[in-house]
Amino acid sequence: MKKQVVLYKKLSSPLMARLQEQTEVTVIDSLDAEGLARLRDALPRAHGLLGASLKLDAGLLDLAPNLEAVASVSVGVDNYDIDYLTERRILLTNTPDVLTETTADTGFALILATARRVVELANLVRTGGWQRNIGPAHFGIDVHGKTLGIIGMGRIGEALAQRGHFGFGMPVIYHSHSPKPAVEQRFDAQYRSLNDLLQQADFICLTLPLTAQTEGLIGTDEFALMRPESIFINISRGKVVDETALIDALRRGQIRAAGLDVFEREPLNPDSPLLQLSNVVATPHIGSATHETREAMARCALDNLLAALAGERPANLVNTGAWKR
Ligand code: 8YV
Repeated sequence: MKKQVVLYKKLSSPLMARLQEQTEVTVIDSLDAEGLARLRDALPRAHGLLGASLKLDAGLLDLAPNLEAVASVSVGVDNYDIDYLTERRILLTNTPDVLTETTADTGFALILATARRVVELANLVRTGGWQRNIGPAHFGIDVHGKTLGIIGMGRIGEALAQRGHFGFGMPVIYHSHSPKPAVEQRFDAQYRSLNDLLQQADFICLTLPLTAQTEGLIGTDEFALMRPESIFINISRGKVVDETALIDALRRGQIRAAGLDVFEREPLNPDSPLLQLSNVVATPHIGSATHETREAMARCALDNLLAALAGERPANLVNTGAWKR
């Protein structure tokens, strides 16, 4: 008897063929009200879930008494009640590594776009505003040689440090829950307290996961420590930042600009004050959003799920406490 899987994120044809070969698949092709109703109807039969961008809480998962594994197409796992899943011995897997380089590229895209005002000035050209040689009113600031501050030195933070150190000759300072001697050796990076980093960095980049400890970590007091010429970059999760405090800091000139790929609520409301500010570059959570990387993530999630449903320990098991074989 094939295991039952509920799929709520589109797979490429080759991956879909693999999944359908080994399991009975119910496809939820959208997460609107109708899609969510179909998902709820399918959960009682489900042994496995595969998808992303959906908060899977106890209210939903109580509907799935036969659930064995949840394979997230993401590295972030803040959409999941990990204690609940572990208590029920439901294996939760994610997709680290395969998205590290692409997400770090997105971080540098925001650093460069924000420092050199690329979006603002590209729009100037597009709207016929380029009538004479560009002068100081449209100048940006240099990236090379400036101090790169990284908050959260995991895989993505390391990849950012690599780009800054080797690619742009940037001194790297970082804050993490513990010092990382290997990172310090590879990138000549220096550990700083959070407050010291905020006061010293020219570019302040958030690469933290969203947890109970990091939610709201960067608020009014933290923005007040930053220098007026500093630029704030967030490629982690929106809720690590007090967005109201960020808007206030930008309006008051406490920071020069912000490059944001994530927001407290997504999609970002078109009426958000952030979008009224010319010194904000906002992208729609594209951290890992390349064809190659999203296919690699989906393949990784599928491998994790099929292993779990076959009774094998998946390669990327998040809640290791659920593995009591
Ligand atoms: C995805 C991400 O955009 O991996 C993550 O945690 O935020 C991104 O890679 C998102 O999870 C949807 O797949």
